[in-house]
Amino acid sequence: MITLATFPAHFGTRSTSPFCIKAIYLLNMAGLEWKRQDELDPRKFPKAKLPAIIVGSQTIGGSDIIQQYLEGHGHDFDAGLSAQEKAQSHSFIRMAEEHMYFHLVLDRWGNNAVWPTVRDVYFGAIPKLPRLFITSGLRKTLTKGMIVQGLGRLSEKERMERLEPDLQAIVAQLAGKRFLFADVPTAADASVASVLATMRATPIKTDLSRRIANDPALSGYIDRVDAELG
Ligand SMILES: N[C@@H](CCC(=O)N[C@@H](CS)C(=O)NCC(=O)O)C(=O)O
Repeated sequence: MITLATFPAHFGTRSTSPFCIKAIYLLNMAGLEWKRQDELDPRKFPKAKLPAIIVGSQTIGGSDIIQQYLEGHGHDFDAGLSAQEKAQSHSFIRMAEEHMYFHLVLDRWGNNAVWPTVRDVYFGAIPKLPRLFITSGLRKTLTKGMIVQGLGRLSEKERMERLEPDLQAIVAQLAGKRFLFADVPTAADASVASVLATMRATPIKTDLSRRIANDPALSGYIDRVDAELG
């Protein structure tokens, strides 16, 4: 039996982390039996991040590495895709995980209106005073990282303008299909829909959460993927 170490579910998604939701989707797509183990502190896992799967004595961390592990055990997440479609799928995954994801981080950790809710829900298990101390350090580290990355230097309006072509690319790719590459989900859906789902679920309404929630193509897609793979 595989154990999936994941950040907990909050705000109506299966985890606060899109990478953890992606891992849930991949495990379900592979049709494997697994159980979940909610974790708040990722430090003892590979790269000090979640998700990770525990299989016997092995701990495999990172949704991409988990995917490779499952592929190594015979599951093809992109069955039927041409070499060109696989290349496009790879680009969509990178767009979601290495660009769109950081918009989510800033919307939750960098937004003063959202932060108190995120802090008290994510870290509610820590008593109030140490929570304020610990989370303010975490927040500083994360927002500093976003300034180095670059997106942290943009205003909310500038960020939305930068993200818009990504969202339009997803809608264009979905045209006429239930999922990104076919009428059945593939690896790209596990990745892209998880990022969109967490963007939509931010509990205090922001330009980003509203943009996704008010787009019937994106919102319908998030719900379709979750109904199929959740
Ligand atoms: N490339 C990794 C990224 C995983 C990741 O960034 N996880 C975040 C949560 S969304 C994390 O564990 N962050 C903890 C930290 O940075 O301290 C994957 O595909 O799983």
